[in-house]
Amino acid sequence: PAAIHLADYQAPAWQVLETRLTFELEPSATRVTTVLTLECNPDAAIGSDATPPLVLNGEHLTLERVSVDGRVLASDEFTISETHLTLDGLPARCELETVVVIDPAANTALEGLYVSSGMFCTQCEAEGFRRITYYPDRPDVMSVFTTTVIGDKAHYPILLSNGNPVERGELEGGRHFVTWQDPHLKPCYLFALVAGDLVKHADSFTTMSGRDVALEIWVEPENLDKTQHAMTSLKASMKWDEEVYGREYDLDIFMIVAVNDFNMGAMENKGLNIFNSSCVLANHDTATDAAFQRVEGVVAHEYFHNWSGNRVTCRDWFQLSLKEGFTVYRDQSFSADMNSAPVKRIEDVAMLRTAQFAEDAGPTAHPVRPASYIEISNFYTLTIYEKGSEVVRMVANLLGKEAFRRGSDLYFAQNDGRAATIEDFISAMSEASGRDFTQFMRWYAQAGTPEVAASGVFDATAKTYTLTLRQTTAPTPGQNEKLPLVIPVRMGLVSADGHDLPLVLEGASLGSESVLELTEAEQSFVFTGIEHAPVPSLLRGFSAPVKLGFDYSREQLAFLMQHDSDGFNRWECGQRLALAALEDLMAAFQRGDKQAHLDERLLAAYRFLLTGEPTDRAVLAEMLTLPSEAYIAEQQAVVDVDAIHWARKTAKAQLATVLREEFVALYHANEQQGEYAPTFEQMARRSLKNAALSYLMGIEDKEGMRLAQAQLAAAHNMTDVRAALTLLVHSSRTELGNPALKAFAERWSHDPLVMDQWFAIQVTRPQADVLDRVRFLMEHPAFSLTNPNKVRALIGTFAGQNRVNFHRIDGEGYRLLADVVIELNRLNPDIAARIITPLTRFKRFDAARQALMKTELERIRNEKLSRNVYEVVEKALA
Ligand code: B3K
Ligand code: ZN
Repeated sequence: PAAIHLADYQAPAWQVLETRLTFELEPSATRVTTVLTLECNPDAAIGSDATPPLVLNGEHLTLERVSVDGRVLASDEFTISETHLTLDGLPARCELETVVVIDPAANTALEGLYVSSGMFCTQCEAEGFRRITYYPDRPDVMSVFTTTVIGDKAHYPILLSNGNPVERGELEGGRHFVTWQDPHLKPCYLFALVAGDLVKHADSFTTMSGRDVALEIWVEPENLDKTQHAMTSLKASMKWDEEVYGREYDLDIFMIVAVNDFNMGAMENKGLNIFNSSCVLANHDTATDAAFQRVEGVVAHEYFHNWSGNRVTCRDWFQLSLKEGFTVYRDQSFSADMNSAPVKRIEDVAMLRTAQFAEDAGPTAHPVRPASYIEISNFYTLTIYEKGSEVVRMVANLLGKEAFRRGSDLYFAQNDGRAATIEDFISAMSEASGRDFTQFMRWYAQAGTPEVAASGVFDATAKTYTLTLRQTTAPTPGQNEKLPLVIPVRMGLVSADGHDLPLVLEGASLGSESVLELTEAEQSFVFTGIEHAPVPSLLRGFSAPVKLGFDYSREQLAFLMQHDSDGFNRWECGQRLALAALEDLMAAFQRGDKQAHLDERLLAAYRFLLTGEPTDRAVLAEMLTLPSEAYIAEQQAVVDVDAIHWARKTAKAQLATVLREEFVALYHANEQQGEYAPTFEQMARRSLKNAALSYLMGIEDKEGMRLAQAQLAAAHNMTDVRAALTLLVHSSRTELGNPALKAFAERWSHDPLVMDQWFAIQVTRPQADVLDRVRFLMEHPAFSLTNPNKVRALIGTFAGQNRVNFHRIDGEGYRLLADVVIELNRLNPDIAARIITPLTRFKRFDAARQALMKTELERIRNEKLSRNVYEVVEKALA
């Protein structure tokens, strides 16, 4: 397979003025009739009246007929290949009709039209529409669509597509039809169709200009009691986008459909969002608080795409972050407004620094705007989404609230109905603010995580504090030279009594906090009027997606953890202190000393947190969580999974031993009172309580055991049930864990989303017997390799979160993952290419593990590979 390059972009030769589709639905033989009104773009015409060839994409299609302006073409009047249909010598304006037959029931890739739990649904982004019909499948070809869906009335009473329903009726043979019209220009990747036996949760929303919009969430009948949270979140998103971005919804109806088999989280099809059921269904018996928050965030994300993605779409797939980075920034801001803003920031940064930084340091590292790809599905990455969002966040912070809003208004006004580029976005921001973004654009072109080394010198006689910042970015595949970036460093100088000092820089008073703009490889900033040595608080709020190094003493970290005026940095300094203490224990483990003691300063910090003033509970729960194994691993030159696991477990146990009474008290202080509600105040209490329980269970404390069993039995809500069950199953007490698992499965075998959790709980068990359990569970009737949620819950969770067992030194964990990748490569290449990720990071491990991992990658390489897996394996082994 060959790579596609951004530099080769060419505008389309033909435009589609109108698209008319008719689907005659049958699971194994659906007929699609497509009528396209085509017009040759004037610049593309060859000579005076000859038109360039019309090249349409099409894959896995059986062509029945092609006609042009009503005349059926003979087979020598067009060219057909496995991927294209080409027609020559067409009139500059014409009507093309194609009739194809497709097999949705056999479509396990879940791209195009497929069948999930007996219903038809679609996933067209990025290039799935070409599996439905012949079409110029590229985002810069936009048209209006009219779609007629015909199906058996008994099996498919509900027939949905984009836009508004304009006609419906009965047909012979027990069939019926509905015709939908979408008046908005859209590329084919936003097309959607759903047909099934579904029921709806209906509501409505009145927009800021007073229009009524019907809201409908369509689900299988048994899930109707799980739609309230999504509906509440949808209405809140619609209101928020009006208030914060001035964006109003633009159709009379907005629909969401829940689907069980779905590759990603959800899809923003115009007026008809299709969701992975895991991102829309939630009630307190079946979903954890984290799942509730995910539903809220994903509903918002997809809704926000109506403007950032649909009204303004992408010119080509290299611009993917134009819609994804911006929309993630919008959904993160929304969730921050709905919940605890500091906790949202902490969670997002923690994810970025573990998963995205690892991607940026690995073999598939790519810029936020890649220069080339082999398979675009492989580029729906943390870099495009999360780092892309960080880049937009820097733009927003550099401009300030008002100018950023002016810029976004201008961007939407200038590009409405267009397929835009990242330059269009940045130029609107620049025009609205007068700021030059020339150097800033490097953030879009340069891969890798910049490192900023900071150092400070206090001069008592001159009363100055000089802060020096140096930036470097390590080479990434195909990009050796890195240029300096614009790095905004929000900072303050903290005095010994814990206050922010007034900042004076080159004679200018900046207040108590400032944003330094690092634009060169090295810069120094001299603050004057400083009487005593301060402690710098740097990169507040994580103001840029970089690794910041400063040689803090542990005393300074403990001090900032208590006194920094920035909530994010209080958490960050606590994490740095914990990391230092964990590294001590790792070193002890590596020299065979298992009696080592945890640094007293971390114990003291925890005591301060547990006994101090009751602050924001949600933040406290984050502060009481030690850095994850994945994050610790990111900080090591060579990852030692066993040392990391032992150190973290030992630290937890020692904290629990010393602070046992405090943890018991914390548990009881946060027990549930009254009715469950998915409010962030209640969620904060639950996470604090369950954090306390997790420490107590870390020493298998008698009282902890009792509390866990009681919490499981009380079954107030899934957050508490899952926390207690997980702790019991992960303990050494299999006589408690096993029966609890069995009872749970009996109660929930009918609910796939709950069974996903049942799988995940078991495969994260730290004991060495877990690998047999994974193989055993792959044969469980509730497991299926064709359901992406199951693959993620069982295989993805094992390989990603059970690090000691996945990286077993006998290579059995690697072998298991490779076996699954080989099977999925045939069934669902997109999921295969995602699930393989942990194997591709072999360079981070010792020589023995590297060799084992490479052996498995080479075994995969010997298969007949999909483009998706081919690209990832080749890059990993390059
Ligand atoms: N835009 C979709 C992603 C589709 C990915 C297809 N491989 C979901 C989202 O970002 O909202
Ligand atoms: Zn998105």
